Amino acid sequence: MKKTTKLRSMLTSNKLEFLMEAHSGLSARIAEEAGFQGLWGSGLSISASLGVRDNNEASWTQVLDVCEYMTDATSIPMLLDGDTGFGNFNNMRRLVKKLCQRGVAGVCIEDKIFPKTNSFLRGEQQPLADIEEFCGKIKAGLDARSDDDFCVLARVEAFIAGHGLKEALKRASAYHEAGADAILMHSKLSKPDEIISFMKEWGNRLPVVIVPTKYYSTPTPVFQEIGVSTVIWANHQLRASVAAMQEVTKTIFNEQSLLSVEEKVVSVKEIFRLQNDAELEEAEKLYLPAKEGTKAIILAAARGNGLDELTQDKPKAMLEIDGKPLLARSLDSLRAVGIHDISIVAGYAADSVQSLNVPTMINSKYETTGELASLWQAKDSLNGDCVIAYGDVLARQHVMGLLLENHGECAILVDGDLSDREDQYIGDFVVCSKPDSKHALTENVTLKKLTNGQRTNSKDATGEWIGFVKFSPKTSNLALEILTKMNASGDIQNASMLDLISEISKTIQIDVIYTRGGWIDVDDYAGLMRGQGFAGNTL
Ligand code: SPV
Ligand code: MG
Repeated sequence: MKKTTKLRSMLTSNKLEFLMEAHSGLSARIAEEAGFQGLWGSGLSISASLGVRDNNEASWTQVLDVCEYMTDATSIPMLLDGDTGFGNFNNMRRLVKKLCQRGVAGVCIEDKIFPKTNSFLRGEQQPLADIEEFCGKIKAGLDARSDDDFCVLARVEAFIAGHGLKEALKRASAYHEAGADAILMHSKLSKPDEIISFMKEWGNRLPVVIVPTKYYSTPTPVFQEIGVSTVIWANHQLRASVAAMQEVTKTIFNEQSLLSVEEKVVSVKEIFRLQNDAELEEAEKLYLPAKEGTKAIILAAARGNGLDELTQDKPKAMLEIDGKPLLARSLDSLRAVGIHDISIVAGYAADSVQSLNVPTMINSKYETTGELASLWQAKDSLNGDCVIAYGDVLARQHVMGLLLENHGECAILVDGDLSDREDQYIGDFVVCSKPDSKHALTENVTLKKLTNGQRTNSKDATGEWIGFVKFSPKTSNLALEILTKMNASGDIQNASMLDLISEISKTIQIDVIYTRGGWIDVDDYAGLMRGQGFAGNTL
């Protein structure tokens, strides 16, 4: 059904219908997702969201552009608050013509004088339009529509301007005769008395639409009982968003940190969903030349130290972080940044890893061999742009994203904040060309030295490697050559990723990408405990 036809049938249906305010493509989509069947393009909300007053300060074409975002973003009809039609009958004709072109389903015009003022501001000082002139405007609008189902609603401001029922009825009758598709009867009282008195006399001549912003405490069934056709919830998305924005920005300003607001705001992922990024991803597969994406190899063969109780039937990488195996969370995180070609090398309790349904190679000598012997099992995947990750490390999406944004030959992720590493803490410490600082974001930082050991033995370290490395196609080839040689000589058996990276660094510059936190490893029990609560809902 066309949007115009849908709006028309809402206005004429026997059951009470609802239009939800929207003022942008995003708010329109949110209203549709909530289940609303129609939208109210509120003049107050559109102007406020543009930072101007509800006095026709936004031009009608600017309003039209906002409408287009809303109609593009949704499949439900929108009734636009057309104020006074932005001028006389001639402006109204042009408005209706353009609204039909942009997919708006109907317009409501009010019997005031351009430029109008919001009904809740100095209402009684607002002059009403001449009835005949306003009827001409309604007719002009009806004649200008390119679709007969496009609705023209006439809004009566008699009560707002302090007139009584008689004036309201006189105006509504005249607009009915002029051909309006429905009447919007407005009232600024805190009780629906004016609306009730009007409905009694009106006798169902045309559908009646109301805006109970001021008489919000009236139970909704009352509107149905008195014969109202449609209720407009006129500005509540705007007001809700203002409350949320004020609270969050004030907190960020005061705390100079995002920490305490993270739980109060939706995830960036939710924004991508609302923007329908999923559709673009599908379209890219359809229309972009196929290019090999970045691959990932995850090393998950080891059982883990001091975790015997918990690793009877699974390796440490399958231990649960906030109720979901760490490795499954890693897969989510990699996929979220666009890596879909993922292989895992398993060893200890390989069945549990295989349950993830990702191509899995097995290092059956996991007990006596090291990381590179595992990587060797995935040599067929070691080509192109390739990320190597440890199965017991989990990084937040944005941290993975930083790695993917690097387009050098080889890059490693390094935590530049060592302030809480005690002397006995064991990690992969790195010395880089520069310590982490604000400038490190824009400057090229490179790896000088990478060693495993206690913090106390790496006093010159500028960070800790968190266990992710990304190779360009050239570096993947080099890594494969190194592994092939090591395999031939037997050196591969006990070699680690550190050995490989050190070997690569002899011929290739290794970029360092600094991050601060945003990752965990579950090398031991303490790590596992630290990990709980890490995932939350905002990985
Ligand atoms: C609007 O939402 O812009 C309206 C309704 O016109 S009111 O603000 O109540 O006038
Ligand atoms: Mg308005």
